Amino acid sequence: MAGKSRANNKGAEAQVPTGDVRTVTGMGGETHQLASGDLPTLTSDQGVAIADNQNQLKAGPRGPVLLEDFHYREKIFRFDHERIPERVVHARGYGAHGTFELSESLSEYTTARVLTEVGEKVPMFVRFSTVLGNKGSRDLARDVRGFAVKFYTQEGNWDIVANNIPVFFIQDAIKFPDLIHAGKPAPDREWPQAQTAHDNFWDYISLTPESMHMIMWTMSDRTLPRSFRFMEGFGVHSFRLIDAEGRSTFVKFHFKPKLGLQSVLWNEAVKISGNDPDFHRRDLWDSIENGAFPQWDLGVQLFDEEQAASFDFDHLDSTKIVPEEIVPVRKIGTFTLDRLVDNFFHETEQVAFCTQNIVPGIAFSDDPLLHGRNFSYLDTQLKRLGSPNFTHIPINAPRVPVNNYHQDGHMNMRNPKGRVNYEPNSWGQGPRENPETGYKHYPAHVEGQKLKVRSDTFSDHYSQARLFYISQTPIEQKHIGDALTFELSKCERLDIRQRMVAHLRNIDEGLANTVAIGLRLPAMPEPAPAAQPTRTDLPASDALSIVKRKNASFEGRKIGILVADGTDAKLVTGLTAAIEAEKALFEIIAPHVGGAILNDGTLLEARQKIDGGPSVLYDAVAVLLSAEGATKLARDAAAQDFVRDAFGHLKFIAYTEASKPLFAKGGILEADFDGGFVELAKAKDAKAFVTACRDVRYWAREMEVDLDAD
Ligand code: HDD
Repeated sequence: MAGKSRANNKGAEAQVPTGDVRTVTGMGGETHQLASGDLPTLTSDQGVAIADNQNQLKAGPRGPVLLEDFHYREKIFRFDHERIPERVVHARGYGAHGTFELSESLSEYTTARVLTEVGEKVPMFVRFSTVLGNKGSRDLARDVRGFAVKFYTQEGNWDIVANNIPVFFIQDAIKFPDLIHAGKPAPDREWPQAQTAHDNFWDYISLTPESMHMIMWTMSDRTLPRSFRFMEGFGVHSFRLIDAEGRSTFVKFHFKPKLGLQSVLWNEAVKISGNDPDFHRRDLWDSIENGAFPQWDLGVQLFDEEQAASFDFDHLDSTKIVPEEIVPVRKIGTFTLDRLVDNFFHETEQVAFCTQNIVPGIAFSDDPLLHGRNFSYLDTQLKRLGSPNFTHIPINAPRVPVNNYHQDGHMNMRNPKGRVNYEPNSWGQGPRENPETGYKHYPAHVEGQKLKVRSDTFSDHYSQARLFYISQTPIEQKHIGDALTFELSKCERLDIRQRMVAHLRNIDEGLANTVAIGLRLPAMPEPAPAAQPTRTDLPASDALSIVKRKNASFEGRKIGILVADGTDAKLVTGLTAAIEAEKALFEIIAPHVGGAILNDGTLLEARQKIDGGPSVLYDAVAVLLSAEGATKLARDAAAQDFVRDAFGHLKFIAYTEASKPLFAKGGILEADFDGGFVELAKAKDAKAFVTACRDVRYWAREMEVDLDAD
C-alpha cells in the first residue's frame, strides 16, 4: 500500500455543483468546496489563501504528520481557545438589538439627553438571562431572569442591569458570593444544576430573613415566564436624576411589556425543559425574525427626599419596592427589539454590562447593594473578556467619540494618536476636561463614622413579603404555596424545612399552614424572631399580580393545531384566519411532518411531528381530528399526552366532536369538558375560541386537576 495515494477508487476531479459552491472530491474521497461566484476564498488569520482544509500535511499519504503545517496548527490553536469564562452568574442569556424612543421629556428633572429629547431614536442592546444555570442549561428553570439593557446614548453608554423582579435577596453586596454559592450546585457533587430546590439554598435563605420578600417573588409564577416578551424588568435600586441646577430627584426604572405578563405552570416548565431547552431564546428569535417585534414601555417612579422620608420603609434597601399605589409609574418612552444578532458570541456573549455606566444627569443613590455592584461588574468583565480594552469590542463601544489617554493592554484597538499621551500637556494636542458638559457627581452631604453596620431602617423583613402575598389572586397564592412545598420537600434536612416555615408564619399564617401541611411537618414551629413586627395593615397592590392584570388580547401567543388525515379543511382555514386576525401565531402538528391530507384532498404541511410538538409548547391548542384521525391517534402515547397535558395545564382547547376518542384515551371524559373547551363545529366558531383564549388559562380547572387544591 505504501506510496498509493488513493484510499478508495473515487475520481480525484469529479465536480458536483451545489448552488454557488463547486464541490470537488479529493484524493482521499473527501469533499473540497471551491470558492466561486460571490463566495470568498478561505484564508488563514494572516490572510493567506488555503488550498486544503481537510487534510494535514503528511510525509506521504500514510506517513507521519508534519509540524510544519502552520495552517493546521493555527486552526486547532484557534479552536482550543474558543471558550472564554462564562459569567459566574447569568451565564445563560440571549440578546437582541433595538431602539428606544422617548415620548415624554423629563427635562424638569434631569439633563440626561436620553430622558429629555422626545422622538430621538437611541440604539440599544438587551440581554435576558437566567441566573443560576450554566451556559448550557435550560431556559425554563425556576429562576430570576436578568434583563440587562445598554443604551448607546449621545452622551455615552448607559446600562440598566435589571431583573424581572423589583427586589433582591440581600441588602448588602458583601453577601453576594455566599448567596450565589448556596444557590449554585454544591461544590462536592456539582449538582443540582439551575435550581434552588436543595438544602444549601434553603439553608442559606432560612438563615437570611432579609431574603423573604424576594422569596415570595421567586416562588411565584414570576420565575416561570412564558417568554422574555411577557416579562417586566426592574432597575431595582433607586437612582438619582439631576437637573440643570444640580437638584436631585430619586428614580426607579421599570420596563413594562406591551404584550402583558404571562407565565407557565410548574409542571409545564418541567416538560418544556425536556422538550425544548431553548424555548425562550427560540421564541425571541422567531418573533423578531417574523417581524413581531417585542416592545416595552420605559416607566419611572419619581420621588424626592421629603417623600422618601415619609415612606414606612427605606428606599435604599434593595429588598423593598416603592408600591405603585404610592408612587405611580410614569410611562415616558418605548423600546422595540427589532434586530437579531449577527453572531451570538460577538454580541450576546461579549456584551459587558456595568451598573457604573451612567451618563450626566443620572447619579447613584446610597443603596449599599448598588455600590457593591459597581465594583463587581467592572471587575468581572476583566476576568471574562481578558482585558481592560473590552470597551473596544464593537458591542461594548460607545457610539460617540472616545478621547482619552488610556493606552496599551491586551487586544488594544484604540491607542491615542500622535506624540502626546498625557495631560496636561503644552503640545496643543489631545483631549481636555470639560467642566460644563462633563459628568459631575451629585454633591450629597455625607457625614458619619466608618462602621460595618446595617441601618435599623433596613430591619423590617416581612411586611413587604406579606404585601406581595396578599396582593395575589387565590390561584397565585396557591402556586406560591405549591412552589415552597415542592422546593422544601427536596431538602433532606427537617430543621431547614422547619426554619423556613417559621419565617412564613411572619408573612402569612395561612401560607405557613399550607406549607406545613404539604410537608407534613411533625409540629408547627414557633414564628422566627423578627426585629420588627410585620405590618398587617398594608393595602394589597394589584400591580404585583399577573392574573389581575388581564390581557386585552391573545396577540403574540401561539396555538398548536393538531390535525391528521381527514381533518376538515374549512375548520383549519377558519381557525388560522381567526388566529391571524388576533395577531397570534399557530403551528400545525400532525402524525407526519410532511403533512396531513385534509378532507378536500389538499396536503397541509406540518411544522411539527406529534412527538416533537407537545402541547406544552403552545398557549392553547386545537384538536381538529376526523373520526379516522382520532381512531389512529388515540393509540399514540404522544397524542394522548398532548391532550392530557393541555387539559392539566388549564389551556383553552378547541375540538371537533370526532376527536373525543383521543381525549378519552388521554383520560378526559365527557364530564371533564368544562368552560375551557370550545367546540369547532363550523369555521365561524373559531373566533369565539380565540376570544376565550385571551384569558390565557381556564383557571377554574386547577381545582379539579390538582391534589394540593383539596
Ligand atoms: Fe448581578 C450579572 C442583575 C446583584 C454581580 N447581574 C448580572 C446580570 C444581570 C444582573 C441582569 C447579567 C448581565 C448580562 O446579561 O451580562 N445583579 C442583578 C441585579 C442585582 C444584582 C438586578 C440586584 C439588584 N450582581 C448583584 C450583586 C453582585 C452582582 C450584589 C456582586 C456584588 N452580576 C454580578 C456579576 C455579573 C452579574 C458577577 C456576572 C456577569 C457580569 O456581571 O457581567 O458581576
